[in-house]
This record gives sequence, structure tokens and C-alpha cells, in this order.
Amino acid sequence: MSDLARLEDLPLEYRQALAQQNLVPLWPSLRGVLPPDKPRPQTTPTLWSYKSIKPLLLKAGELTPIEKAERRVLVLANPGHGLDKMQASPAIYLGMQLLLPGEWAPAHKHTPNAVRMIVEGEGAYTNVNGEKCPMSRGDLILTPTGQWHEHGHDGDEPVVWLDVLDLPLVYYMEASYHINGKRQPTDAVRGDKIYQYAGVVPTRDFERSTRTYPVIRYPWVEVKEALLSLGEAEPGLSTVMVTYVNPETGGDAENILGFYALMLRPGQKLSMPVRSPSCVYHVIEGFCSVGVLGEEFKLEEADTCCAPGYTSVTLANLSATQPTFLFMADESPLHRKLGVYEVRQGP
Ligand code: GTQ
Repeated sequence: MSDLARLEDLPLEYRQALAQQNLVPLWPSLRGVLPPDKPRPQTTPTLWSYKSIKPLLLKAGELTPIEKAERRVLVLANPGHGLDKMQASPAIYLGMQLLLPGEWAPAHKHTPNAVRMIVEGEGAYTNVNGEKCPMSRGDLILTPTGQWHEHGHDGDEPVVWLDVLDLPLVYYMEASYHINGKRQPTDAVRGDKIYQYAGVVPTRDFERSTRTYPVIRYPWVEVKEALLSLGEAEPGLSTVMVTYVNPETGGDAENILGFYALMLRPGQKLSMPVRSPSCVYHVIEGFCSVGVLGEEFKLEEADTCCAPGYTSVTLANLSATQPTFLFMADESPLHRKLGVYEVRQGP
């Protein structure tokens, strides 16, 4: 492939004339915006260890009262994008949020979709459109686009959770904003109770629910049980993984990011297929290594890392006797909707 002309190859006067008319020549930048064979991601493999985050988060609890923070969050920022961009990948934002006993994070709604993966502590809850969702370790709670949500804490220990939002994408689209609201009456029936059993859905007068988000809370005890039972039913299955879905449609739980739980069997090594979306890995229980682009991260409980798309990722359970359970978030629903989703045979 021949080299294309550079910007400096053009006379200064001509370049200035272009700029004055808000015009840009394509050819000096053509290879940058359309690189050969595969993208050149800015997303770099990055590990955030909970042991390092927790003292800094607790310190934030001393330094900044909740009234002055609204959401007391340390953002897990990918240095490849620049820390000020507050993004883990092109579409994924990650934050560790701290709520202290008795604190209240007031009601608001916003255009980005969010989920919470509870990391530590008992007694906190999130109200989502009137549904009071208790927060226990490993639970996944959705606050999809436009849904009122507020967080409270009746327990006596700090509670920490991982926020996963599609904020970078929605912000890039100039579609990100929030609205503050009043404290909600919590009278809505809990979706995790009315959709308690897989394979059957509530039917009123022979009609199925048309609620866009019928399930808001996915309890970890049930998801873990599903993984253990899947692993037991199919002893030869290497990818023991479940997708968090909307039980009415079978589709992804939210529109832009996909959410999954994966069980690594004791001592198991697993090569993930090379796919176009970026992916985030977070340990719910156990410990494992994550190999990506020459890096070998060791993850303990509550640690989080990310990997860019179009790369191979290898997972290894570092326990020979216990399963390791991971929560994963990726950009698959977005890539599929855009028609750019790919699975490749090699890197
Ligand atoms: O808890 O509502 O990490 O609005 C970022 C934005 C958490 C939240 C974040 C938010 C929230």
C-alpha cells in the first residue's frame, strides 16, 4: 500500500484557506480513521484492584459529605482514553460508589442506562421507579434510561457497589442529561418476585406484560445457582455463562451494554473468542488471571479489569478446588444494533 500524502505536503497558504472555510483534506487522515484490517483501540488493558480503591473511597467518605457529592463515586478511568474522559472503553463507564449508613443519594433520572453490581456491605437499597431493591453482594440492579432512582442505607457498615453505565456513548451523542426528582413512594411490586422462576412469566387475562423493563433486580443467589446447575448439567461445557435478559422478550436486559455471569470451574483455563466489543471483567467470588495483549492481570474478589475489542482474552481460575464467578459487561448489544458485531477466528 502506497503512503498517502501528509498534511505538511500541502502549501501552508492552501491549508489556511481550507481551515478558514472549515474544510479538512481527508487523505492525510484516511489511514487513521480507516486503519487496515482492524481498529487501533485507545482502550488499554487496565486493572483496578479493590484493595487500592477501598481506602481511597472511604477517605472520600470523610472528605466529601453525600450532600456535596450526590453520588460519591471514584471513576475507574482507562488511561488509554485519558483519565479526564472517565471511560473504561468507548461505551462503558465504571464507577465504585460508596454509601455510608444513614446516607441518602437523592432521586434523579437520566438518559444513560446504568446497572449496579453490589460489591460489599448489607443494608443499602436502590428505589427504581417505586420498586425497592435490596442490595446484597453480587446482586445486579438495573436503572435503565429514564427510570427514577435513589439510593438509601439502613445498615451499619459502608456499602460499595460498581456502577456500569453507557455514559461515554450517550455523552458522545450529545444526548446525556439528568433531571432531579422527589423522594419516591416505594409501592411497586418487586420484579424478581413476580419473575421468580425461569421458563414461566406472569400472565394476566391471557396477556403478557408490556413493561419495557420487567425485572430490575437479579439476585446473586439465583444467578449463582443457575451457573452451578448449568455446570452440573453439562460437565463437558467449557463456557459456563449466563446472560442477564429481559424475561418477556429474551433480549438483552438493557439496550446498549450486555451483562453476563461466568463460572470458571476449579483450575479451568478459558480462551474467550476474539470479538469486536470491549469487555469488562469483575470478580464476584474467587480469584483468576486475565491475559490480554501481553498483560497478565491477577484478580481477587471485587477486582475489575477491561479489555479492548478485537483481542483474545484468556481467563484462568487460580483455585484448583473452588469455582470462580465473574460478572462481565460488554458492548455487544450496541455492536449488534449498529451492524458492526464480529467474531474472528484469530486476533
Ligand atoms: O448512582 O445514579 O456512577 O447518576 C454515575 C452517575 C452513579 C447513580 C454513577 C449516576 C450514578
